[in-house]
Amino acid sequence: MIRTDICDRIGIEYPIFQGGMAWVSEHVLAAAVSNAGGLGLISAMSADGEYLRREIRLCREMTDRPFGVNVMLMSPHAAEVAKVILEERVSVVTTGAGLPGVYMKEWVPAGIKVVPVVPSTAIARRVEREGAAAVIAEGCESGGHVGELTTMALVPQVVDAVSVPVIAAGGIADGRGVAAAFMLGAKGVQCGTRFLCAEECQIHPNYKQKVLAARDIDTVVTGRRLGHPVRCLRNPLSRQIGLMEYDSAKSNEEIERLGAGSLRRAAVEGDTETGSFMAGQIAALVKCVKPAREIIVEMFREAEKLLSEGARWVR
Ligand code: TUI
Repeated sequence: MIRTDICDRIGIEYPIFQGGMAWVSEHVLAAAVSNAGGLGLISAMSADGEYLRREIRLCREMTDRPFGVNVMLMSPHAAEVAKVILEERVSVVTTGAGLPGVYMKEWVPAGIKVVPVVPSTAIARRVEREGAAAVIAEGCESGGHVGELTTMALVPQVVDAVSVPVIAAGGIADGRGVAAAFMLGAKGVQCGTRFLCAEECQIHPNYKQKVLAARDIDTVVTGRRLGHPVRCLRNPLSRQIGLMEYDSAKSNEEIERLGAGSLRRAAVEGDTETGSFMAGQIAALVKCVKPAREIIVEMFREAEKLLSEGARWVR
């Protein structure tokens, strides 16, 4: 069985984190992943602190295993959410879409294990200095907010840059991806897109259907002009935003208006026309809906087989 430092540091069985996805990663999915031996994450998304407090408490009713909270640092409620995390004694926090330093000043002394997503070696070093327990090196194959570097390029460079464990994310949805991540020096993986099609994932069936139907070239990055590039599945909304981004007659405010509420319209309403269906480039590898436990067990069984075969691949 594959076990790494991360398992002992966080108290999990398999070195896998479920990505914190806005409007997707709520307590039912997080508890299912934690009960399966991974680390489930509740997304604080752009909601207020009381939403998060309720989600944490509901999750505790469904699992006695460790789970974490993901803080989206662009949220207008980030400071309030950071306080709720302290009050509720959350054991692990992942962060995304920004620099978590100001909040780490309180989280780290309180014994909270902080694991920021980093898009570069400079930011990896910075959060290590600030007390990160580990870092998530997320390549731009991932869904949602993306950096510039790919997983293949970013992970080994972050591994060389810091001494805390590195978790690889972006483009990992099966045992081959897990094995590759370990070969790059990662001590664990984070998967988002694969868990969109976990049985316990509460998103609208249209969202799961779109992931299952996706081909390799069906994701696109929009929002570069606005300064927050986001990868999602192609649909009428992504096409419209894409066209507007190249139209200098359109203002950024007009584009932002189209995007407002689009994650909710995808995940809750299943609106295939005006929703934003965030997903990674690996969506095409997701071929069925199954329980989180099966996803994790099969992924690690395959990775272990590949890693133990080792050099015999090369003839
Ligand atoms: O955060 C994510 N993925 C996300 S957040 C999100 S919600 C959203 N909705 C609309 C527009 C924008 C966001 C959807 N998906 N992944 C983790 C991640 N963090 N990827 C890249 C980064 C990142 C980027 C820059 C982390 C730190 C960072 O620091 C530099 C800086 O300038 O802030």
